[in-house]
Amino acid sequence: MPRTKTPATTTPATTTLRKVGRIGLIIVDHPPVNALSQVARRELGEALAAAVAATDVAAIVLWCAGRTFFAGADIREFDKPLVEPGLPEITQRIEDAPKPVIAAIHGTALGGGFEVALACHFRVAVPSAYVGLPEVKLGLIPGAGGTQRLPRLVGVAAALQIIVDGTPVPAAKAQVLGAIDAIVEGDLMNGAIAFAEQVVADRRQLRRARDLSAKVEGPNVFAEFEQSIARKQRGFLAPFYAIKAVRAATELPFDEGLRRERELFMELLDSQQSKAQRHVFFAERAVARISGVPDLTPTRDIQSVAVLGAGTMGSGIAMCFLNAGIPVTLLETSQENLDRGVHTIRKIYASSVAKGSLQQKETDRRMSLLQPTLAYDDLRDVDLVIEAVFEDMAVKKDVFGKLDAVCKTGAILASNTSYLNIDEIAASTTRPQDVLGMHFFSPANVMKLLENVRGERTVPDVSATAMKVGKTIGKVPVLVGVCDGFVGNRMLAKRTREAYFLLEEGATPQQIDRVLYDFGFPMGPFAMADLAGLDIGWRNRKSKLERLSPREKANNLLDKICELGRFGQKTGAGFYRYDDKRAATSDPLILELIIAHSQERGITRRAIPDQEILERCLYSMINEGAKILEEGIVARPLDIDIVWIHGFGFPTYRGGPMFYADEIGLKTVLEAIRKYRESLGAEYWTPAALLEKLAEQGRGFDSS
Ligand code: 3H9
Repeated sequence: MPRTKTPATTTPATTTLRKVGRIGLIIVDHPPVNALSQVARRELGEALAAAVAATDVAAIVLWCAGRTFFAGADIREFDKPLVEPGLPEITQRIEDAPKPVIAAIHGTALGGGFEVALACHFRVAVPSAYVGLPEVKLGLIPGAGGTQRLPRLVGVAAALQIIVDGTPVPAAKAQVLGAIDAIVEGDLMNGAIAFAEQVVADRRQLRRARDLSAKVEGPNVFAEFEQSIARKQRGFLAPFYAIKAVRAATELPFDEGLRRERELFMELLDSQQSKAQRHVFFAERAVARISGVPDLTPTRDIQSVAVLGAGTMGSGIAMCFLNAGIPVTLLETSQENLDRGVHTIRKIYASSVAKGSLQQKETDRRMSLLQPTLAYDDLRDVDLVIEAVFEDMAVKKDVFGKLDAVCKTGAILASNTSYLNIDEIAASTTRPQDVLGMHFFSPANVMKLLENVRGERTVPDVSATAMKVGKTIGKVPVLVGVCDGFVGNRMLAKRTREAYFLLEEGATPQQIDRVLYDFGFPMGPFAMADLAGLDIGWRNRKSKLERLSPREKANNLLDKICELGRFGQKTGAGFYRYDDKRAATSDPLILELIIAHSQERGITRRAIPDQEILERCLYSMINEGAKILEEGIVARPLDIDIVWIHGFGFPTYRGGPMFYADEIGLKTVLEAIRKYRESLGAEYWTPAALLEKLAEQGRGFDSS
């Protein structure tokens, strides 16, 4: 399915103006989220003009029907030419209105929606409402006055926080900051009308944000803020543009500030980053719609869950459900392992309490939902079981046989395996239709990605339930098919292979890590391996040794490093050396080991250009992604993009590997792959048929 062209069910906006006594009530009803599309803007402008012109209207209330106040500009229109009236024009007309205009906010007033509210003279909201300017998450900045009006209302420090971070704030907080005038308990429409009546009765002066001046908290507020986000926002353009725009609110007259905001907005709108981030926005929603599982497929009720195995993975998975208020039975084979798992969970919660991000009362509530056990019998009534035991087919089959014997009819049996065959696991039960993979990523309580693996016999309602459960526990679930390593690890294996080949050909771990870090990954492959634990990759390698190519077998650098007892961060050394704060430094011993290895293998080391490193690491993955598409393991390239963004830190502003490939052009990718086929062999560098076909037709994965 095309990615930024997700079904644009453009429901015509219906905006009406009603009179309630002397209050003009503008009602906007533009489902699903009252996005400010061209029709919505035009109708809003017309209703406003009518209310201003009506001599019997003393004040105007702006109210939205449905689940939310305006959720912002219509993002789908950003790829098309602007049709007047633009949102900046509408906000200006609202602010210019000679009568009080009051925004009545429920749900989420976001982006252009909040900008409309900021242009109103007063704002009231229900307690559950949120307001925010999340444009940075789309690679943009507010473009309808948000960066100029908000600092004038709440001061620079708070405005920077809201605009640059992009996270919406609750109504109560917005009121304390000065962005909301009153909280309305009970019915919002009536409350807003009463507020408007009072404004008229009190002859309150219109409060136009443009007439205020922004409070600047100290001379270093901008520099300090920029420094505070440098690490987290590395590589992103929009947050830094947002700071420039807010600065303009303090240095320029209002109208000039608006012009500056517009310039910066337009520059970002055209940027590759924003295109990528908009793609991610729609892809994150599109992953929920899956082929073979119609939207209305009934799901099974999941009220209780069991997790098998209380190791790092099992404990993390258990926490995901406890956090969502779902009771968890945690099963282990020995009391010692069980105690260790419970202790791990308690420790993680305790550290959140110490940091102030979680209250003790909430920890206690979550822990009360946890039932540790050694008895399979305690799994009799649970609705969903997730197995997270040792990665060994024989062990998994034994576990699933036991689950089959004890679990109630209709329970979903899931495996957290990261590469074993789900169909084979399912075959060890009498109910393969209820079996699937639910592959969490480590640390499971933190990482957003959930690969739900649909087996050959998994029935649609089981897949649909797993997708829904994923959402309930705050993950981004992606439905994939059965293959070795599924989507993420299968592609990662290709990148890892190239990274090790590059080491023996002449690169260093530092160089490879730097190239991928500079591309935008949070860390390079060797730093990541050290963090995950080299023993994990080593065990995986040993289990697959017979299936490796002669060159991969002979590239035994990992064996050599692990044989030294260097398992990465946890042992203080791996590819790097770590101090007690886990800060990495390079280790000459590793370089010596690599050089000796190249000599042993008869490989003459050469200086490898950064570009080659980048191409070999990325194009090997992209080629594998094309094969994954070809084989129907996922339905669309966007599924792969989401796996890589949420599971492996692929930079959001590059849109995921398949989007990135389309951006640079499949022809370029194909030419490079053919070049590497010449120099490195067809065994590793045979282009996927789909890639060849699309590149030759001048198309992208997007159109596949
Ligand atoms: C902006 O405002 C720029 C201005 O500063 C300047 C202009 C000059 N447009 O998320 P959901 C669709 S930039 C178009 O599943 P929820 C969404 O794709 C905008 N479509 O619901 C989905 O469609 P489908 C700044 C939109 O209840 C459906 O609505 N605003 C938009 O989980 C339901 O969405 C934002 O960034 C939109 N603005 O969450 C807010 N918003 O069913 C973006 C949603 O076909 N929106 N859709 O997949 C959100 O954060 C969430 O949608 C919201 C509801 C919290 C509102």
